[in-house]
Amino acid sequence: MRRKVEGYIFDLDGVLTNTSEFHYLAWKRIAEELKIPFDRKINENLKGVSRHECLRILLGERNPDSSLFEELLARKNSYYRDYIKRITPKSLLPGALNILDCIREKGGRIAVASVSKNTDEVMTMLGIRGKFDVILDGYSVKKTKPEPEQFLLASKMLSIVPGCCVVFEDSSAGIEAAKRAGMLSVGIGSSKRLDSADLVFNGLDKIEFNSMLGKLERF
Ligand code: B16
Ligand code: MG
Repeated sequence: MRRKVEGYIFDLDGVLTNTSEFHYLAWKRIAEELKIPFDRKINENLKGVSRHECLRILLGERNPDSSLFEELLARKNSYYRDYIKRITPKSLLPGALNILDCIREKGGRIAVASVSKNTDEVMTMLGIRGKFDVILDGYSVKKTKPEPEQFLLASKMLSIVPGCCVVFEDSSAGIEAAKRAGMLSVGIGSSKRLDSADLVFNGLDKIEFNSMLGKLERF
């Protein structure tokens, strides 16, 4: 029997808006200050991963005492928060508003599930809070992506079973979390990096909604 997709779960950074670039710039400053090698390739491993885990990845074998660790987390966040001051509704990525409208027309329910603890502020500055039935941020669960906990909470709050939910994600950690939650997944970005997703598009604006839905419902 064909499934009916009714729940649509969006990642925030890198899917609805390009804040992933601001995370990159903030980590780059930290890496430079610590004289640790860092580039866009290494940055791929930080996508969809909590701030704490990002710093662990960045530090590798280095093991600073907990007060320095906490200070570095706070410093990275203050750099990031400086960058996000420039967000406006124009910072939504192309195709974002259109897909949200298409989903509403179909009667679908919509959630944001982001690991970021700055989700609230970013959503407000983008002016899109009202378009979502559920907003989950980095404070909403203990175990973050690639654990499925946040997506399962989104499914529960949307009152739609996991098998009828689809996740839109730009990170491999997020695609893995969607799979472990028993959900369909749409990768946003490079098909090489997100090859385990059910479908991959190089941006929300590349999606033809009805055709995508038809494919998803046949899986
Ligand atoms: P913050 P997402 C994630 O957001 C980012 O992809 C990841 O790079 C970042 O480290 C994480 O949020 C935590 O963000 O420092 O603002 O709490 O992609 O899940 O929307
Ligand atoms: Mg992301």
